Amino acid sequence: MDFTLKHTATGSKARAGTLNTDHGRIETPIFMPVGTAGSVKGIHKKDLKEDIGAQIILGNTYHLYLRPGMDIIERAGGLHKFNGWDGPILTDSGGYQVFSLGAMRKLSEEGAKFQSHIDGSRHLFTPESVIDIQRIIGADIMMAFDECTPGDADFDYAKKSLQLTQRWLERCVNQMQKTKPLYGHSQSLFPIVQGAVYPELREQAARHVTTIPADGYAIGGLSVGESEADMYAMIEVVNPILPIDKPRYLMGVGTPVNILEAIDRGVDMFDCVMPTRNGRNGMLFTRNGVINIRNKKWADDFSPVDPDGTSFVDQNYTKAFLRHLIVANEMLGAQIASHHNLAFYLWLVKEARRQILADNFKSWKEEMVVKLAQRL
Ligand code: PRF
Repeated sequence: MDFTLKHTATGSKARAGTLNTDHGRIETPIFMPVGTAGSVKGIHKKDLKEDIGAQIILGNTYHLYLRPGMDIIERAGGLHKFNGWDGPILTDSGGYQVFSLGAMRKLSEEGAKFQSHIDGSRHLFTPESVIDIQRIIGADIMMAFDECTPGDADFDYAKKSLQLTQRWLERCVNQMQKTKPLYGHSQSLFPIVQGAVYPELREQAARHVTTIPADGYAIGGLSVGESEADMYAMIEVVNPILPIDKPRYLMGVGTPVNILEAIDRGVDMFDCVMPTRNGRNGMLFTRNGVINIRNKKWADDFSPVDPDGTSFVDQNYTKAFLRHLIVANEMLGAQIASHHNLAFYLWLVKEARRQILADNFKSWKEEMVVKLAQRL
Protein backbone atom coordinates (compact mmCIF):
# COMPACT_ATOMS: atom_id res chain seq x y z
CA MET A 1 0.00 0.00 0.00
CA ASP A 2 1.37 3.40 -0.82
CA PHE A 3 0.20 6.96 -0.26
CA THR A 4 1.12 9.92 -2.41
CA LEU A 5 0.52 13.41 -1.11
CA LYS A 6 -0.52 15.50 -4.10
CA HIS A 7 -1.10 18.89 -2.58
CA THR A 8 -1.52 20.75 0.71
CA ALA A 9 -3.92 23.68 0.64
CA THR A 10 -2.75 27.23 1.13
CA GLY A 11 -3.69 28.70 4.51
CA SER A 12 -4.82 25.31 5.78
CA LYS A 13 -3.41 21.89 6.62
CA ALA A 14 -5.92 20.24 4.24
CA ARG A 15 -4.34 17.63 2.00
CA ALA A 16 -5.22 15.86 -1.25
CA GLY A 17 -3.60 12.49 -1.82
CA THR A 18 -4.00 9.05 -3.34
CA LEU A 19 -3.83 5.78 -1.47
CA ASN A 20 -3.14 2.70 -3.57
CA THR A 21 -4.35 -0.68 -2.38
CA ASP A 22 -4.42 -4.08 -4.06
CA HIS A 23 -8.19 -3.55 -4.47
CA GLY A 24 -7.89 -0.15 -6.10
CA ARG A 25 -7.09 3.48 -5.61
CA ILE A 26 -8.57 5.82 -3.02
CA GLU A 27 -8.53 9.56 -3.54
CA THR A 28 -8.25 11.44 -0.26
CA PRO A 29 -9.81 13.08 1.64
CA ILE A 30 -12.27 10.20 1.65
CA PHE A 31 -15.37 9.12 3.54
CA MET A 32 -15.82 5.36 4.10
CA PRO A 33 -19.42 4.08 4.33
CA VAL A 34 -19.93 1.75 7.28
CA GLY A 35 -20.87 -1.85 6.52
CA THR A 36 -20.87 -3.25 10.03
CA ALA A 37 -22.04 -6.76 9.19
CA GLY A 38 -20.47 -6.78 5.73
CA SER A 39 -23.15 -4.75 3.97
CA VAL A 40 -23.77 -1.01 3.95
CA LYS A 41 -27.32 -1.16 5.33
CA GLY A 42 -29.90 -1.00 2.57
CA ILE A 43 -27.49 -0.15 -0.26
CA HIS A 44 -26.62 -2.39 -3.22
CA LYS A 45 -22.91 -2.57 -4.02
CA LYS A 46 -23.61 -1.39 -7.57
CA ASP A 47 -25.21 1.81 -6.25
CA LEU A 48 -22.46 2.21 -3.69
CA LYS A 49 -19.77 2.10 -6.32
CA GLU A 50 -21.41 3.64 -9.40
CA ASP A 51 -23.91 6.15 -8.09
CA ILE A 52 -22.63 7.07 -4.62
CA GLY A 53 -18.97 6.88 -5.60
CA ALA A 54 -17.72 4.96 -2.56
CA GLN A 55 -14.05 3.99 -2.92
CA ILE A 56 -13.62 1.95 0.28
CA ILE A 57 -16.04 0.50 2.82
CA LEU A 58 -15.70 -0.43 6.46
CA GLY A 59 -16.51 -3.70 8.20
CA ASN A 60 -16.47 -4.66 11.86
CA THR A 61 -14.40 -7.45 13.33
CA TYR A 62 -16.73 -7.72 16.32
CA HIS A 63 -19.91 -8.22 14.31
CA LEU A 64 -18.47 -10.49 11.62
CA TYR A 65 -16.74 -12.66 14.21
CA LEU A 66 -20.04 -13.19 16.07
CA ARG A 67 -22.12 -13.58 12.92
CA PRO A 68 -21.70 -15.29 10.46
CA GLY A 69 -18.45 -16.35 12.21
CA MET A 70 -14.93 -16.82 10.94
CA ASP A 71 -15.54 -20.32 9.63
CA ILE A 72 -18.04 -19.06 7.03
CA ILE A 73 -15.95 -16.02 6.08
CA GLU A 74 -12.88 -18.19 5.58
CA ARG A 75 -14.79 -20.78 3.52
CA ALA A 76 -16.15 -17.94 1.36
CA GLY A 77 -12.56 -16.89 0.67
CA GLY A 78 -12.64 -13.69 2.74
CA LEU A 79 -15.08 -10.78 3.00
CA HIS A 80 -14.48 -9.47 -0.54
CA LYS A 81 -15.65 -12.80 -1.95
CA PHE A 82 -18.42 -13.16 0.61
CA ASN A 83 -20.10 -9.77 0.05
CA GLY A 84 -18.98 -9.22 -3.53
CA TRP A 85 -17.40 -5.80 -2.90
CA ASP A 86 -14.21 -5.81 -4.94
CA GLY A 87 -12.91 -2.42 -3.74
CA PRO A 88 -10.80 -1.83 -0.64
CA ILE A 89 -12.16 -2.80 2.79
CA LEU A 90 -11.07 -1.49 6.19
CA THR A 91 -12.02 -3.36 9.36
CA ASP A 92 -12.23 -1.93 12.81
CA SER A 93 -10.58 -4.14 15.40
CA GLY A 94 -13.43 -4.52 17.84
CA GLY A 95 -11.83 -2.16 20.37
CA TYR A 96 -14.62 0.36 20.00
CA GLN A 97 -17.50 -2.09 19.64
CA VAL A 98 -16.45 -3.96 22.79
CA PHE A 99 -16.11 -0.61 24.60
CA SER A 100 -19.69 0.19 23.58
CA LEU A 101 -20.91 -2.95 25.39
CA GLY A 102 -20.39 -1.21 28.75
CA ALA A 103 -21.19 -3.64 31.56
CA MET A 104 -21.05 -6.59 29.17
CA ARG A 105 -17.24 -6.44 28.95
CA LYS A 106 -14.15 -6.58 31.14
CA LEU A 107 -10.67 -5.42 30.16
CA SER A 108 -7.42 -6.91 31.40
CA GLU A 109 -3.82 -6.97 30.27
CA GLU A 110 -4.62 -10.03 28.20
CA GLY A 111 -7.48 -8.44 26.26
CA ALA A 112 -11.23 -7.86 26.46
CA LYS A 113 -13.69 -10.43 27.75
CA PHE A 114 -17.18 -9.72 26.54
CA GLN A 115 -20.64 -11.12 26.12
CA SER A 116 -22.24 -11.25 22.71
CA HIS A 117 -25.05 -8.72 22.20
CA ILE A 118 -26.80 -11.44 20.18
CA ASP A 119 -26.97 -14.44 22.51
CA GLY A 120 -24.99 -13.51 25.63
CA SER A 121 -22.23 -16.06 24.85
CA ARG A 122 -18.80 -15.28 26.31
CA HIS A 123 -15.74 -14.42 24.21
CA LEU A 124 -12.22 -13.06 24.55
CA PHE A 125 -10.55 -10.64 22.13
CA THR A 126 -6.80 -10.22 22.40
CA PRO A 127 -4.46 -8.16 20.23
CA GLU A 128 -3.35 -11.44 18.66
CA SER A 129 -6.84 -12.81 18.03
CA VAL A 130 -8.15 -9.63 16.39
CA ILE A 131 -5.19 -9.71 13.99
CA ASP A 132 -5.94 -13.35 13.19
CA ILE A 133 -9.61 -12.48 12.62
CA GLN A 134 -8.78 -9.54 10.35
CA ARG A 135 -6.42 -11.82 8.39
CA ILE A 136 -9.37 -14.17 7.79
CA ILE A 137 -11.68 -11.31 6.86
CA GLY A 138 -8.99 -10.21 4.41
CA ALA A 139 -9.28 -6.46 5.13
CA ASP A 140 -6.95 -4.27 3.09
CA ILE A 141 -6.58 -2.05 6.16
CA MET A 142 -6.69 -3.67 9.59
CA MET A 143 -6.97 -1.64 12.79
CA ALA A 144 -4.91 -2.24 15.92
CA PHE A 145 -6.69 -3.39 19.07
CA ASP A 146 -7.17 -0.44 21.39
CA GLU A 147 -9.18 0.77 24.32
CA CYS A 148 -11.33 3.69 23.23
CA THR A 149 -10.92 5.82 26.35
CA PRO A 150 -14.26 7.34 27.42
CA GLY A 151 -14.64 11.08 26.78
CA ASP A 152 -15.04 11.86 30.48
CA ALA A 153 -12.05 9.80 31.72
CA ASP A 154 -9.83 11.55 34.28
CA PHE A 155 -6.13 11.97 33.60
CA ASP A 156 -5.02 8.90 35.57
CA TYR A 157 -7.50 6.62 33.88
CA ALA A 158 -6.66 8.04 30.45
CA LYS A 159 -2.96 7.55 31.05
CA LYS A 160 -3.30 3.92 32.15
CA SER A 161 -5.72 3.25 29.31
CA LEU A 162 -3.28 4.72 26.79
CA GLN A 163 -0.44 2.60 28.15
CA LEU A 164 -2.59 -0.51 27.74
CA THR A 165 -3.39 0.49 24.15
CA GLN A 166 0.35 0.95 23.53
CA ARG A 167 1.25 -2.50 24.90
CA TRP A 168 -1.58 -3.99 22.84
CA LEU A 169 -0.22 -2.23 19.74
CA GLU A 170 3.19 -3.87 20.20
CA ARG A 171 1.44 -7.25 20.40
CA CYS A 172 -0.57 -6.49 17.25
CA VAL A 173 2.62 -5.63 15.39
CA ASN A 174 4.25 -8.90 16.53
CA GLN A 175 1.24 -10.88 15.43
CA MET A 176 1.29 -9.14 12.04
CA GLN A 177 4.89 -10.25 11.60
CA LYS A 178 4.08 -13.82 12.60
CA THR A 179 1.16 -14.15 10.18
CA LYS A 180 0.56 -13.67 6.47
CA PRO A 181 -2.29 -12.55 4.24
CA LEU A 182 -4.45 -15.52 3.24
CA TYR A 183 -5.81 -14.41 -0.10
CA GLY A 184 -2.89 -12.97 -2.06
CA HIS A 185 -3.55 -9.26 -1.53
CA SER A 186 -1.53 -7.26 0.96
CA GLN A 187 -2.89 -6.07 4.29
CA SER A 188 -1.77 -3.05 6.30
CA LEU A 189 -2.10 -2.36 10.03
CA PHE A 190 -3.00 1.15 11.21
CA PRO A 191 -2.04 2.00 14.82
CA ILE A 192 -4.52 4.14 16.79
CA VAL A 193 -3.68 7.24 18.82
CA GLN A 194 -5.63 7.51 22.10
CA GLY A 195 -5.09 9.89 25.06
CA ALA A 196 -8.59 11.30 25.65
CA VAL A 197 -8.64 15.12 25.90
CA TYR A 198 -5.18 15.52 27.46
CA PRO A 199 -2.70 17.24 25.13
CA GLU A 200 0.34 15.71 26.85
CA LEU A 201 -1.09 12.18 26.49
CA ARG A 202 -2.09 12.77 22.88
CA GLU A 203 1.39 14.06 22.11
CA GLN A 204 3.04 11.08 23.75
CA ALA A 205 0.62 8.72 21.97
CA ALA A 206 1.35 10.29 18.59
CA ARG A 207 5.11 9.99 19.19
CA HIS A 208 4.72 6.36 20.21
CA VAL A 209 2.81 5.30 17.07
CA THR A 210 5.37 6.95 14.82
CA THR A 211 8.03 4.57 16.20
CA ILE A 212 6.09 1.87 14.36
CA PRO A 213 6.45 1.91 10.59
CA ALA A 214 2.90 1.76 9.23
CA ASP A 215 1.03 2.61 6.03
CA GLY A 216 -1.29 4.96 7.91
CA TYR A 217 -2.26 6.14 11.38
CA ALA A 218 -5.60 6.60 13.09
CA ILE A 219 -6.90 8.99 15.72
CA GLY A 220 -9.36 7.27 18.06
CA GLY A 221 -11.12 8.23 21.25
CA LEU A 222 -12.74 11.34 19.81
CA SER A 223 -16.43 12.11 19.32
CA VAL A 224 -17.07 10.10 22.48
CA GLY A 225 -18.69 12.80 24.61
CA GLU A 226 -15.99 15.50 24.71
CA SER A 227 -16.69 19.00 23.34
CA GLU A 228 -16.11 19.78 19.68
CA ALA A 229 -13.48 22.33 20.75
CA ASP A 230 -11.59 19.55 22.59
CA MET A 231 -11.89 17.24 19.59
CA TYR A 232 -10.42 19.85 17.22
CA ALA A 233 -7.70 20.74 19.74
CA MET A 234 -6.63 17.08 20.00
CA ILE A 235 -6.44 16.76 16.21
CA GLU A 236 -4.24 19.85 16.20
CA VAL A 237 -1.91 18.26 18.76
CA VAL A 238 -1.64 14.89 17.01
CA ASN A 239 -1.45 15.67 13.29
CA PRO A 240 1.81 17.67 13.26
CA ILE A 241 3.55 14.70 14.94
CA LEU A 242 2.26 12.05 12.54
CA PRO A 243 4.36 11.39 9.42
CA ILE A 244 3.47 13.83 6.66
CA ASP A 245 3.61 11.14 3.96
CA LYS A 246 1.05 8.72 5.48
CA PRO A 247 -2.74 8.94 5.57
CA ARG A 248 -4.47 9.95 8.82
CA TYR A 249 -7.81 8.43 9.73
CA LEU A 250 -10.17 10.04 12.25
CA MET A 251 -12.31 7.18 13.53
CA GLY A 252 -16.09 7.45 13.78
CA VAL A 253 -16.39 11.16 12.91
CA GLY A 254 -18.79 12.77 12.25
CA THR A 255 -21.15 15.51 11.01
CA PRO A 256 -20.39 17.20 7.68
CA VAL A 257 -19.03 20.20 9.63
CA ASN A 258 -16.81 17.95 11.78
CA ILE A 259 -15.40 16.41 8.61
CA LEU A 260 -14.56 19.75 6.99
CA GLU A 261 -12.97 21.03 10.22
CA ALA A 262 -10.87 17.87 10.49
CA ILE A 263 -9.84 18.03 6.82
CA ASP A 264 -8.77 21.63 7.50
CA ARG A 265 -6.54 20.24 10.29
CA GLY A 266 -4.92 17.61 8.08
CA VAL A 267 -7.12 14.49 8.36
CA ASP A 268 -7.49 12.30 5.24
CA MET A 269 -9.95 9.51 6.07
CA PHE A 270 -13.30 9.29 7.85
CA ASP A 271 -16.07 6.85 8.67
CA CYS A 272 -19.32 7.33 10.52
CA VAL A 273 -22.72 5.66 10.86
CA MET A 274 -24.46 9.05 10.75
CA PRO A 275 -25.42 9.17 7.06
CA THR A 276 -27.02 5.72 7.23
CA ARG A 277 -28.30 5.59 10.83
CA ASN A 278 -29.64 9.14 10.93
CA GLY A 279 -30.93 8.68 7.38
CA ARG A 280 -33.05 5.73 8.48
CA ASN A 281 -34.56 8.09 11.06
CA GLY A 282 -35.43 10.72 8.49
CA MET A 283 -32.47 13.09 8.85
CA LEU A 284 -31.13 14.29 5.51
CA PHE A 285 -27.84 16.13 5.05
CA THR A 286 -27.68 18.63 2.20
CA ARG A 287 -25.28 21.35 1.13
CA ASN A 288 -27.78 23.91 2.48
CA GLY A 289 -28.27 22.30 5.87
CA VAL A 290 -30.13 19.51 7.63
CA ILE A 291 -33.67 18.40 6.81
CA ASN A 292 -35.88 16.43 9.19
CA ILE A 293 -38.07 14.83 6.55
CA ARG A 294 -40.59 13.63 9.18
CA ASN A 295 -41.57 17.27 9.74
CA LYS A 296 -45.13 18.05 8.60
CA LYS A 297 -43.85 20.94 6.48
CA TRP A 298 -42.57 18.45 3.87
CA ALA A 299 -45.88 16.57 3.56
CA ASP A 300 -46.92 18.39 0.38
CA ASP A 301 -43.51 19.48 -0.90
CA PHE A 302 -43.34 17.87 -4.33
CA SER A 303 -39.87 19.17 -5.17
CA PRO A 304 -36.99 16.70 -5.61
CA VAL A 305 -35.41 15.22 -2.47
CA ASP A 306 -32.30 17.33 -3.16
CA PRO A 307 -32.27 19.55 -6.28
CA ASP A 308 -28.47 19.96 -5.92
CA GLY A 309 -27.87 16.29 -5.16
CA THR A 310 -25.61 14.10 -7.29
CA SER A 311 -27.36 10.74 -6.89
CA PHE A 312 -30.32 9.32 -8.78
CA VAL A 313 -32.55 9.24 -5.70
CA ASP A 314 -32.15 13.01 -5.34
CA GLN A 315 -33.83 13.75 -8.65
CA ASN A 316 -36.19 10.76 -8.91
CA TYR A 317 -38.14 11.04 -5.68
CA THR A 318 -39.93 13.97 -4.08
CA LYS A 319 -39.62 15.14 -0.49
CA ALA A 320 -43.33 14.49 0.05
CA PHE A 321 -43.02 10.88 -1.12
CA LEU A 322 -39.86 10.26 0.93
CA ARG A 323 -41.57 11.75 4.00
CA HIS A 324 -44.55 9.45 3.46
CA LEU A 325 -42.26 6.40 3.19
CA ILE A 326 -40.29 7.27 6.34
CA VAL A 327 -43.40 8.08 8.39
CA ALA A 328 -45.06 4.85 7.19
CA ASN A 329 -41.91 2.90 8.10
CA GLU A 330 -41.56 1.61 4.54
CA MET A 331 -38.13 0.12 3.98
CA LEU A 332 -37.67 2.02 0.72
CA GLY A 333 -37.73 5.24 2.77
CA ALA A 334 -34.70 4.13 4.80
CA GLN A 335 -32.96 3.09 1.60
CA ILE A 336 -33.54 6.39 -0.21
CA ALA A 337 -32.49 8.47 2.81
CA SER A 338 -29.33 6.38 3.38
CA HIS A 339 -28.49 6.53 -0.30
CA HIS A 340 -28.94 10.28 -0.45
CA ASN A 341 -26.88 10.89 2.69
CA LEU A 342 -24.00 8.67 1.56
CA ALA A 343 -23.95 10.34 -1.85
CA PHE A 344 -23.88 13.70 -0.07
CA TYR A 345 -20.96 12.68 2.19
CA LEU A 346 -19.01 11.37 -0.82
CA TRP A 347 -19.78 14.57 -2.73
CA LEU A 348 -18.58 16.63 0.24
CA VAL A 349 -15.15 14.97 0.42
CA LYS A 350 -14.76 14.94 -3.36
CA GLU A 351 -15.56 18.65 -3.50
CA ALA A 352 -13.17 19.28 -0.59
CA ARG A 353 -10.45 17.54 -2.60
CA ARG A 354 -11.24 19.65 -5.66
CA GLN A 355 -11.06 22.83 -3.59
CA ILE A 356 -7.76 21.76 -2.02
CA LEU A 357 -6.26 21.12 -5.44
CA ALA A 358 -7.60 24.46 -6.70
CA ASP A 359 -6.09 26.19 -3.64
CA ASN A 360 -9.48 27.46 -2.58
CA PHE A 361 -10.22 25.12 0.32
CA LYS A 362 -10.11 27.58 3.21
CA SER A 363 -12.63 30.09 1.89
CA TRP A 364 -14.90 27.34 0.53
CA LYS A 365 -14.85 25.62 3.93
CA GLU A 366 -15.71 28.81 5.79
CA GLU A 367 -18.78 29.29 3.57
CA MET A 368 -19.80 25.63 3.79
CA VAL A 369 -19.70 25.28 7.58
CA VAL A 370 -22.22 28.12 7.90
CA LYS A 371 -24.58 26.56 5.36
CA LEU A 372 -24.19 23.00 6.65
CA ALA A 373 -25.14 24.01 10.20
CA GLN A 374 -28.53 25.36 9.07
CA ARG A 375 -31.81 23.55 9.80
CA LEU A 376 -34.19 23.60 6.87
N1 PRF B 1 -11.15 2.98 18.43
C1 PRF B 1 -11.55 2.06 17.51
N2 PRF B 1 -12.60 2.27 16.71
C2 PRF B 1 -13.27 3.44 16.83
C3 PRF B 1 -12.91 4.43 17.75
C4 PRF B 1 -11.78 4.21 18.60
O1 PRF B 1 -11.38 5.01 19.43
C5 PRF B 1 -13.83 5.47 17.61
C6 PRF B 1 -13.89 6.72 18.39
N3 PRF B 1 -14.58 7.75 17.73
C7 PRF B 1 -14.72 5.08 16.60
N4 PRF B 1 -14.37 3.86 16.14
N5 PRF B 1 -10.89 0.90 17.41
